[in-house]
Amino acid sequence: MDNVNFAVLGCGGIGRRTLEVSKDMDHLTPVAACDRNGVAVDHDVLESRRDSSGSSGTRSVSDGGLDVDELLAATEGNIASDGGTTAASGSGADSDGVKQTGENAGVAASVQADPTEEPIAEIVEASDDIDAVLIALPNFEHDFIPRVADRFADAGYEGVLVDVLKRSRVIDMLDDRTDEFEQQGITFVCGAGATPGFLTGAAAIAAQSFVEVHEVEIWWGVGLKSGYEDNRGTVREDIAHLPEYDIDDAREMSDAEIEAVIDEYDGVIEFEDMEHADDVLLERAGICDAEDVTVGGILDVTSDEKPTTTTVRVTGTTFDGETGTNTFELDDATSMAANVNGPALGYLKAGVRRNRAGEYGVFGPADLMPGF
Ligand code: IKT
Repeated sequence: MDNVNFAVLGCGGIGRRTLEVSKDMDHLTPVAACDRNGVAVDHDVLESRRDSSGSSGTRSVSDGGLDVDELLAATEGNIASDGGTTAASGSGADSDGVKQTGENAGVAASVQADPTEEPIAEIVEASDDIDAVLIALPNFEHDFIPRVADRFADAGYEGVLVDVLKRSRVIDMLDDRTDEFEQQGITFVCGAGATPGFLTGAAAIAAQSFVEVHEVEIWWGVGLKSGYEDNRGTVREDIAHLPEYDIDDAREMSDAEIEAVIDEYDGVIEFEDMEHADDVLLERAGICDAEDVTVGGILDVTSDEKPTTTTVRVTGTTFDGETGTNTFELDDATSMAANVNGPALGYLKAGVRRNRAGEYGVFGPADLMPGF
């Protein structure tokens, strides 16, 4: 595969870990990243690509890209070896060329970044030369990710958009944009994290034994003691699935209120019947009815061990009349970071292959697996 330039919108846990995983994957060059206060764009790589595609009419192979180690160190707040705590301002660096980090300085603390009030607009502006954009932003308003996609479409972007959204109801909002994406040349891969995402794809594979699927049960286990800070956004979204809360509550709650909820459960929360888009994504791929899919799991913020093994169980009937259950398990040694970000980049590459083949519109993780 030719090189893939990609951008990451959002540098919370998912955005940062995706950049980190990309260092170990072939053909991926991160060229832009942002959070709410800062944006880093490698204009050199983008310009060299523009020059090369102008002369040959094909995508160029580009080297370089963002210095991921520096960006990660900056966003994790430990780049200032002198322990400086001055918030980054302007594009300034200190006398050693190392920016001072302030509390929550985020991407703006990187020497590659500039502070901005319009981070998404700046990536949209550079997007002519970006093959794929991973939207790693929290989705506390259901139409937020669809509206981000609109901004790229309105700007004439032709490429791949990938999100790691969770909620079933967002898929319809994206499907409503299919015509626009098709006309525009956008390949949108939705729900490309773990669940939905990796585990939806696993269910699609497990379903291949059957001519009729009766039930898909997705059950996840996540241990987030040391990873809690990095994954506050995910935990907040999970709280919204508890019966006494909803997405608006979860958005409005302070960090202390979220922690008080976690404390009520002694740090171990079990979720049942989560509104996760695995259901509609399996239905739109023709695998089973959405109502036959359940998603639940256990989050333990008191330990890094998984509290339960992540499992996908697909029950169905084979062509020769047998009823069986195919089970797919993630090893307990694999982390949530590995199981969200590896697949997100894998689906991103699958989206780029489609896009380069002229296939546009909205694709779910199960659509990128064997057909049913
Ligand atoms: C997600 O980010 O896809 C959803 C989260 C669950 C991740 C499951 C990972 C399983 C594993 O690593 O074994 C959660 C619902 N926020």
